[in-house]
Amino acid sequence: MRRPFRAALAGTVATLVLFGAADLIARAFGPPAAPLLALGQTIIPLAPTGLVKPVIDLFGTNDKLFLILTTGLGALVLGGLIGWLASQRLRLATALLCVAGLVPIIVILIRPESSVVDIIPTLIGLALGLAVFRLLMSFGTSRTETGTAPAAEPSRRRFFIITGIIGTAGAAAMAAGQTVAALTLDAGAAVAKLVLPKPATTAPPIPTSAHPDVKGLAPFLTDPKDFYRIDTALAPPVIDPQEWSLRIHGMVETEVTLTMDDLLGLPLDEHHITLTCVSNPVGGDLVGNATWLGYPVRELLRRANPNRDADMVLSHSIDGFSASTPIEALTDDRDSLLAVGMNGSPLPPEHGFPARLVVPGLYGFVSATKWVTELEVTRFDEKTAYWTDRGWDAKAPILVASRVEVPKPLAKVPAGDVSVAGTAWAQRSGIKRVDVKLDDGEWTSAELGDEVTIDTWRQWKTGFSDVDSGLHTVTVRAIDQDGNVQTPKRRKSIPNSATGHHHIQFSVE
Ligand SMILES: Nc1nc2c(c(=O)[nH]1)N[C@H]1C(S)=C(S)[C@@H](COP(=O)(O)O)O[C@H]1N2
Ligand SMILES: [Mo]
Repeated sequence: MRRPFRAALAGTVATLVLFGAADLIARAFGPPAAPLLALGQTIIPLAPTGLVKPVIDLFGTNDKLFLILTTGLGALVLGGLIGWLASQRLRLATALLCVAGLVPIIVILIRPESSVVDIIPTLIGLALGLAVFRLLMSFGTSRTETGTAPAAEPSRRRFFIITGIIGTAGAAAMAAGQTVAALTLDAGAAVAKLVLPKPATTAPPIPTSAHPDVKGLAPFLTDPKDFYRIDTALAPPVIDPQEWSLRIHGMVETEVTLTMDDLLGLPLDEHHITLTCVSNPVGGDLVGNATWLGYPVRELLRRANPNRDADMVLSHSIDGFSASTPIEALTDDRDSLLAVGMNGSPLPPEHGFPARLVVPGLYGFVSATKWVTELEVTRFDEKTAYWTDRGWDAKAPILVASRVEVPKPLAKVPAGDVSVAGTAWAQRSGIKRVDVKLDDGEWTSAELGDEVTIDTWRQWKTGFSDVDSGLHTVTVRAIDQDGNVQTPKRRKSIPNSATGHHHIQFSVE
């Protein structure tokens, strides 16, 4: 076929069939077998942080959808280009299409969460895609090429009709396939099977005095559905608790393997712990407070008996993420947990179902591994974690921080008394004081809600009376129990968290 446009269309439709058919068949195999998910998933760690960060900032939690769409569109464009080439060099183009089809197969093979059988859907998809390509390219090869125009018309019609039908079928297969299913996964369904035992030690009830009664202030405990989500997974890995296990290995005397039944049979403790992301911008919402149910990591490590020279535990997730945690944070008396529950229910898939780590006082990227399957006892001078390899610090304790939640930025408030409230945290130390100032005034101490534990955030409120009408700024800073004052110095989050005082503007009418 010497018609570049139709050839390009043939290439695009063949690609759509490849991905659509593979994606549909992957429903029977699970997310690791879906080529589009596997490709998207592989691109994430390859993409430079400088590129990923703005996309995340721009698209928020829709970043995963954006990535999948871009990957899919990229594949279709590539298919079209190869098709276009086929109008000149059919054999070369067919070979290129085969090579391009091998890429997702190789990617699936090397992904940590997949097994060899997971390439079957893509192999079938590739075969179908190639067959479609040959079929569409064969249209009009004989007569149109000889240049008898009238004869070309019915063949042209037939080409577009058949291409339309096949393209629609490919798109329908994609819509019904594993990628869409994984991206729209119903959190409840995967989790419902797991029945958590009653805690051996329950967390203390939250006193009402922990939460100043100010409208617009975040609740003391974050609802799991409002809890921030940060990870490198396109779709949360689907893990059958019955197939899950945790292996403790590396510099240990005895390797330990724990199944879900083992874990649920142990006495589990409940603790309120505030989790924070190192990427949280000043005043941001990548922080949440939950009641976690789990088994002390300290006890698990004791069973394995780590070597004295070990200074780090590299926790690995099923999807290839890893976090480097100083071993003392997992063996000292803090409440580091191998958690299975969050606010009274099993972990939602996006928060690590069926098991994750929660370590008080350390940012999530060096401690809070979700979908955790391995604890590798090692040394900082021997191993590095996922984000360490991408320019972030290997160790990252949470810094004292605070934010204003009331009034909302640029809110218009009535004249008279203005109430101000927010949240502050300084895990491992506890919040001693929160200072607030209006415009360029003096710092005044806010009234603190009661401390639940040093590892949970502390909410605060204050007020200013007789505020003049017009635009005002309110600024907050926190001081921890060791006397560390939150620094006003602005810096970006890489390599170990943004700093600076949060301030917002509001106007009095
Ligand atoms: N498997 C896995 N675990 C992970 C991550 C990840 O990318 N993959 N991200 C970490 C980061 S950076 C943070 S801040 C916390 C966030 O936990 P959440 O999504 O439950 O709030 O999870 C940590 N655990
Ligand atoms: Mo994070």
